[in-house]
Amino acid sequence: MTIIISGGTVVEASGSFRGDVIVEGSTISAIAAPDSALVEAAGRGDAEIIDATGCYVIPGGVDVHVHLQLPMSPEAVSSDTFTTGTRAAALGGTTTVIDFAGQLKGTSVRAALDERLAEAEGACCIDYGFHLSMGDVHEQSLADMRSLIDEGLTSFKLFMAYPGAWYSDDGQILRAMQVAAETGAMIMMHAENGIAIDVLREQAAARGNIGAVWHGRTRPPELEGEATHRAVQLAAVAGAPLYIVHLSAAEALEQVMHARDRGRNVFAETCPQYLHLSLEEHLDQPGLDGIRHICSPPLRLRADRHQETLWSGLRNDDLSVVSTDHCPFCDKEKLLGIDDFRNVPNGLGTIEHRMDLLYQGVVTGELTLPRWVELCATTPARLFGLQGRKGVLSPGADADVVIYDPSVEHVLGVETHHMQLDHSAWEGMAITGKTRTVLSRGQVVVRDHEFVGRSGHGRYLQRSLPDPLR
Ligand code: DUC
Ligand code: ZN
Ligand code: ZN
Repeated sequence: MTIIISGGTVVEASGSFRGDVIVEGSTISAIAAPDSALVEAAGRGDAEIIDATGCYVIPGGVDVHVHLQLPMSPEAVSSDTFTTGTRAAALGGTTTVIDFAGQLKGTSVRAALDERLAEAEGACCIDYGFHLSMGDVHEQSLADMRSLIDEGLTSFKLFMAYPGAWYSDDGQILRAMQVAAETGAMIMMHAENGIAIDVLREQAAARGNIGAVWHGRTRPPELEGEATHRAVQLAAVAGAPLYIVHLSAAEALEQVMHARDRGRNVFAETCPQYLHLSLEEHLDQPGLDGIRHICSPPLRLRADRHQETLWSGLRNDDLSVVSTDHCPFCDKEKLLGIDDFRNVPNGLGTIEHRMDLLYQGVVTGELTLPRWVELCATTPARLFGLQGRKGVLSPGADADVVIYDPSVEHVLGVETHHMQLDHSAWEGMAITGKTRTVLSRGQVVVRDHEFVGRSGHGRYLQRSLPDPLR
């Protein structure tokens, strides 16, 4: 089956131009000048022509940080399933997601991955992969890291936060980084100083400060900056590449910037919530409105200009990726902490809106079109071992293609979103631009804003080692 996406403006990380994308079966066969002999030849059989006039034709988005049906606690499981979350992702222009298998203390890495693979099997509407969250670094789990890498799981998340649960001490972190240095795997770091944060949390609660805003006030940006600094230095000692997840604070970005200026393979992602939402306007609200905006790291003070710093980091490549950290909880679960911020499950639902929320940076002039594509598709694919397959529109790559209509105006909110979530952290936000049509491996899964795909279409991605070229 041949599909020709014609009449649009092709946008890749390297630039944009008028071109037609020719899809043969599940891969891209060519990008050709409109009306060229190549397009004419491709269209001679029973090719389907999709008109992209007035639209951008971009590689499908790659969201490398999502949490679908994640049991945060026995009472709180993130509300999007592998099916509902990947369907919403597709509607928003994302065609690949990477979720996490989580190794809890006392459990094995192998079992954690097998469990997640079984849960996702046959359920996803787009292609998916897993990182491994390591909650128990010891001889066996370090050995298991190596076998997972051989099987195509090539990235491992460690935590400097959550003592008593996910936390790794500096020695454990160094040892995992040494394995990454030897093998070429990527270490992803949750960089917040959890020991100091726990002191602040206890002190706040003892004084009766238990509202949502105290979630933010007890996780100050300095403690994200400090942990980021430590992670960078440990990675330098180990000689390993490092990827800082969900970077929210100017203090942390400064550390990444210095490391990159010294030529280190240090990368960081930020998330749309840190670019658009703030502690004053969203977290510091009474009742449900505040706790709906609890995520970790927390939303930061707009007055401290973190957002401006992050946008400039996206522009000048100190920040490499935008992912969502999609981890939605319905009000029933959020309300578990209505009387104490410490009991609120952390996370927001954004998987459907990432491409739109970043495109607003193009609308306002913060980003160029190619940079939008690079941040949302090309670099995340490259850093997580999907180079050549995902995030590009090159011949031979999977035909994951999005037709994005920049002329559509819409408003985000619970009435219109497709995430399995009974509220929206993004309620009322006006957006210019919308995903119109989406191909996943050559199959149309969204046509004219309607989902036409199916659960089970998505395949598990065994990944190569990351390409750490800066
Ligand atoms: N870290 C994440 O990456 N997601 C949810 C909560 C957290 O601490
Ligand atoms: Zn985290
Ligand atoms: Zn996360």
